[in-house]
Amino acid sequence: MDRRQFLTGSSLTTAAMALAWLGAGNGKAAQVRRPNILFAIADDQSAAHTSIGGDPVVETPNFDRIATEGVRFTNAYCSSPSCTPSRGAILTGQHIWRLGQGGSLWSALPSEHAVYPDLLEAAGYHVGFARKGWGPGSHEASGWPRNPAGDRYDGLGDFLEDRPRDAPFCFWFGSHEPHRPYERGSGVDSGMDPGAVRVPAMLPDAPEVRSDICDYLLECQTFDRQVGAMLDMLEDRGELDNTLIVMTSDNGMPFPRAKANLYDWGTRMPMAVRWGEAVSPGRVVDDYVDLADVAPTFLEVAGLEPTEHMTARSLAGILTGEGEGRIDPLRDRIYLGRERHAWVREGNLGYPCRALRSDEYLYIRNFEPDRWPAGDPPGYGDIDGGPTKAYLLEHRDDPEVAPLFELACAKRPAEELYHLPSDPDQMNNVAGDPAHAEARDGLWGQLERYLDETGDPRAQGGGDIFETDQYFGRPHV
Ligand SMILES: [Ca+2]
Repeated sequence: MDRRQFLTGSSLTTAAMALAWLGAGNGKAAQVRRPNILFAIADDQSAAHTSIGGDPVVETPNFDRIATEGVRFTNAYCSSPSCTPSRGAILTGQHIWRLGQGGSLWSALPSEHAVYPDLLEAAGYHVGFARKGWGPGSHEASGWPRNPAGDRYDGLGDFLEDRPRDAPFCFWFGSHEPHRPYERGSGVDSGMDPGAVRVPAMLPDAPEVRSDICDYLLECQTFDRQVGAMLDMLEDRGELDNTLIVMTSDNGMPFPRAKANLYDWGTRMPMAVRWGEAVSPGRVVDDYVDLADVAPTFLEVAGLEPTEHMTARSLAGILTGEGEGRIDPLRDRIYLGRERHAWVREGNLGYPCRALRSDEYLYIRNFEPDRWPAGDPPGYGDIDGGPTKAYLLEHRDDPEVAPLFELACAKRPAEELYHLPSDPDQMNNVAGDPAHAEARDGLWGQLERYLDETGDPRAQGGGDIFETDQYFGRPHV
């Protein structure tokens, strides 16, 4: 079945399914009409950097509003800590290792994969996006007539002007913030107190770094304001309470050992969801959520079913239920992956790894430990340039900085294991510690089985398919 046949087939069943679902009368969700959907995604914001999440410097009143009027997820993770694969997973509802070259940065997304905007459009939704949709990469190279996130608009305003009468909408707002570069010193100039900044354990605690973090936090605030303007617009139009709003990010902060790494600073995302009266407000949910779960969620609230290829699971039951804390016992872990980030190694090679994260452990398998995780020296180009990277490299021989430089840039063993209750910042690899050997072997067994079950070429001896992914950006080596 080709893409067109698939979409046509799904559109035939869509109306009947939606009507059946809406008429079911079960629970709050069934009592509302098909909701609008607003998906607001930051570019490079880590989970820790919201006010309601406890950061002492950043001010995110709009994220906090969505969380207090809806649900906040404390264990939300991107599928991969890199723009293109993270966004591809969200749109397709699949792990990145199922997306061919869509698993790499600056690539193409094979067009046989259904994406939720197309499925919703076939069901009568008005779909579109503004700013950064799927990408970076070339959607044209694999035959997409438009960005997989939908038709492009300047913003929510002109998107809504273009909306057919009475059609529900699904809009993707992809902010460019807080992606680098930053205006140096802008955070402190705005009034932020660098002395109050929490410096993550993997970064050197230096004035340059504190100032750089302030610059990043200022851009997190910009994203928050952009979302606030859209909330106001929906409220003015009387659409706010019939809109399912998801606010999150695509990968973690652009700092060493964060973005482009499978540690929490690269993968753990802020996530809050508001949906009028369909969602009991003020709940905090600790279930493990993959951002790809939004695809089957959006389909379900629109009365559709996920495609047979989707590995993600709908959150609709959690959203419309009453539970808090840990709700679904099956949501006790998350599976993460990474292939190639930037073109920063000889031969345009990636740094393939997979991980299993639960409450107790983060287990990482590095498939090519002879490669440089942050890119070939001396550039270490998978770390975005800026004052913190410059400080780390310039001070790499200082006794206090040397271990941090090693953690960010040195080669890593094939197995990494972090015991999270004693090491929440994932600084001390205990994979070689006999006290954790049984856990390590058990976790690798679980991870390997899961990868095999979900068709990961890396677990099936076919990982070479990722080594020739196209790169539509500019090489950094
Ligand atoms: Ca990003």
